[in-house]
Amino acid sequence: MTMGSDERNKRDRVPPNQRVTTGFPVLHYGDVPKVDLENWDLRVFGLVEEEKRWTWEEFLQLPQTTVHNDIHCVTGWSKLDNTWEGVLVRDLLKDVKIKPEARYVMLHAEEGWTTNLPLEDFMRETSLLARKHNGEELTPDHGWPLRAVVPHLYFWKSAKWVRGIEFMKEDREGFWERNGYHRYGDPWKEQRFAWD
Ligand SMILES: Nc1nc2c(c(=O)[nH]1)N[C@H]1C(S)=C(S)[C@@H](COP(=O)(O)O)O[C@H]1N2
Ligand SMILES: [Mo]
Repeated sequence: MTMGSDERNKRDRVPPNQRVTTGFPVLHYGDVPKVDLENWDLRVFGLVEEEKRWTWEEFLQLPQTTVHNDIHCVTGWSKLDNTWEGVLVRDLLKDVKIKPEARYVMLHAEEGWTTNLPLEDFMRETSLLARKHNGEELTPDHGWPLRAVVPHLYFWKSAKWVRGIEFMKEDREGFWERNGYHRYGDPWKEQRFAWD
């Protein structure tokens, strides 16, 4: 039997040593946080001319976009053909004046969880803050009400329950990065652990 072009195309979308799953595994450290939308906000701070904060109502007023992508978890699963709805990072930060010395971003989630990435990667046109996955609101275990989605890096960079975006001059390690994961995490180069 020959492989159809669709199958071949899908195979080329899976990074080395990843297996495709049709499920949606749940992975995180600690418990699913209880979030109250009344007190929820998203803050931008660090190396910006002016700090900014959106309430949930304000966040919903931002332009909402639907994107399609594949995601790759460092534990070895990839999930193809996801649809996400939310706000593109570029749209969110359109009016935020980031200081020129900012080179890195720290994403802050509920309960102090963090992950770091280069500013350039966060600002890619494919990065977003998502409210919905495959047409449904995120479930609490997948990051409700809002999670980052940075599909070109391993999925641990996609902070669930995101609440803050910090701009930094120097790179600092986030939670998993301090615990042995790679600083950058390119799935195509298999940058899984700090020593890879
Ligand atoms: N706040 C928070 N976000 C997180 C994590 C976490 O522990 N806390 N784990 C990361 C890891 S290791 C992965 S693989 C993905 C898993 O997302 P999922 O549970 O929706 O599949 O979330 C990432 N985002
Ligand atoms: Mo992960």
